[in-house]
Amino acid sequence: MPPVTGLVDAEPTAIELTWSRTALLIIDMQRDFLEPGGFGETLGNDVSLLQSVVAPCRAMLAAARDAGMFVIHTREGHLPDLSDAPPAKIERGAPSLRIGDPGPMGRILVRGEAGHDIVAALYPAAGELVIDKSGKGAFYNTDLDDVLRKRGIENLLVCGVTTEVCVNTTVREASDRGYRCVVLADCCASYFPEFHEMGLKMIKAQGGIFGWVSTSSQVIASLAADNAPSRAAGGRR
Ligand code: TIU
Repeated sequence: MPPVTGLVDAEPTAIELTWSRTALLIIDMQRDFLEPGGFGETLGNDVSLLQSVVAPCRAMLAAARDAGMFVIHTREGHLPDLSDAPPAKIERGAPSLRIGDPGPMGRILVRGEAGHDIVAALYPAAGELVIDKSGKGAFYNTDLDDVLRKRGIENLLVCGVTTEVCVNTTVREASDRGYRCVVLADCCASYFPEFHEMGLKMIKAQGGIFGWVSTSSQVIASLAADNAPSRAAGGRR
């Protein structure tokens, strides 16, 4: 078991995290965004740009599992009848296939289809929470906030795609709801590298207006470090 707390090197400042009050939130690491033939590609994006985050996310996920940390995976997608997909979302842009159309990995961005599933390397383990969401933010129309509060979670380590869309939307709302968010830069990516950079800057600017930015290796190092009072001395909160 890791120490009670850990000091994580981050920007704009280091942050002390109580591990038992910290969850790993992995956003939308789905085939629809990362693999050819899915929603991301239908929007005209080069999905290979997201591949670099799989290995760091896998390392962070393994460390979180080893530490007994609460892990949450989210998936963006819609009911098969598209009753939760606003026309304004379906109509937008000029994609090669629209939400709900049949594609090589099943219907685009529809729950239960192959493309909607999480990539094999990051597949949820038994006991890990999977939140299905119809919006970009993980709190919109989900019970995520309720689950986190019941578990006493105050801090979120945030990974996933894409940095400026679902990660930023979720972090902004998490901040308003009172969670401390530490976004792991190497575990997030965008189809637009400059948006990734700016998305992270927007979070950590102004003294951390929405949260902190760190890396998987900084968190893993902190989890491994014996930098906290022993459980025998203080007990774990
Ligand atoms: N298009 C894009 O950059 N992202 C999304 O549509 N969803 C998420 O970010 N998950």
